Amino acid sequence: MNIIQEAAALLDDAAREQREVDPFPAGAFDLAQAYEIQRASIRRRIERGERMKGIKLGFTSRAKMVQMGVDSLIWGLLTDAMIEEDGGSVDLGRYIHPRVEPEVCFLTRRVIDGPLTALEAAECIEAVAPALEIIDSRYRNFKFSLEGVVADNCSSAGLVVGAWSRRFEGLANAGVRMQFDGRDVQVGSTAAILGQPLRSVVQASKLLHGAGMSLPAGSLIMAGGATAAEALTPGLHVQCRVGSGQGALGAVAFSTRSATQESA
Ligand code: OOG
Ligand code: MG
Repeated sequence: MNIIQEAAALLDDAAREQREVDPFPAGAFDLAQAYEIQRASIRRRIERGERMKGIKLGFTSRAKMVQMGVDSLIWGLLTDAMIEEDGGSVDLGRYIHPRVEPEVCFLTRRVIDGPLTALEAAECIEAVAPALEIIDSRYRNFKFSLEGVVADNCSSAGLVVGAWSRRFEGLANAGVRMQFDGRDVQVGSTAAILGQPLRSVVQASKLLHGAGMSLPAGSLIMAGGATAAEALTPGLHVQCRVGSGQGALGAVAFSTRSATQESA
């Protein structure tokens, strides 16, 4: 077996068995190979019956780069099995050491099969929603290199998407407030996401093009965390509100339970 298939199997098994693994030694693979590992691990999910739902961007904000010590934009692939219900109860037993971060999610209305300008990117979007991403590195202590995190599908694990709207006006600089049990844990602005989250769609189009891939209409694009992430523990109510007043995108929420706890 080669390094690509071996690493993909190791990371995929770790995710399925909720087991953390040691990082790969420095130089084990380069960035291009890391993306090959990512795709090979997603192929394993698809072979088990999961369906592609879209893509996510990572490290589109300074806050995230600083928190994780990685300073390049990265991207990962999302499947239907990662979607948790808005307002639902999330079983933390499915995860290793999950964290949550506030984001916005876009729904595409057209195929994206080439690099887009900002104007074209806006035309490709059907709707936007407040979102929470549950990230869960498969690496011990959530510590990784750029190549390592890319191979690990950019820590993709879960996502919760709120109600869709076409409120794009305030999107460039909307307040973002993430609360645990009604208490602020992270507060920021959508402007932290590449200056304006629609730029994540432009970036996504370029990354897809560079990888020789296209994204069908009806796909999700997670724009990237607006603030640093917070560790999840059982028994929390997590909420993210994006914007306020008339043009607000609204809120998205979930609660957490441990594997043994009955769902409420
Ligand atoms: C990597 C994923 C980064 C984001 O929104 O910036 C990411 C990680 O922090 O583990 O999802
Ligand atoms: Mg994220």
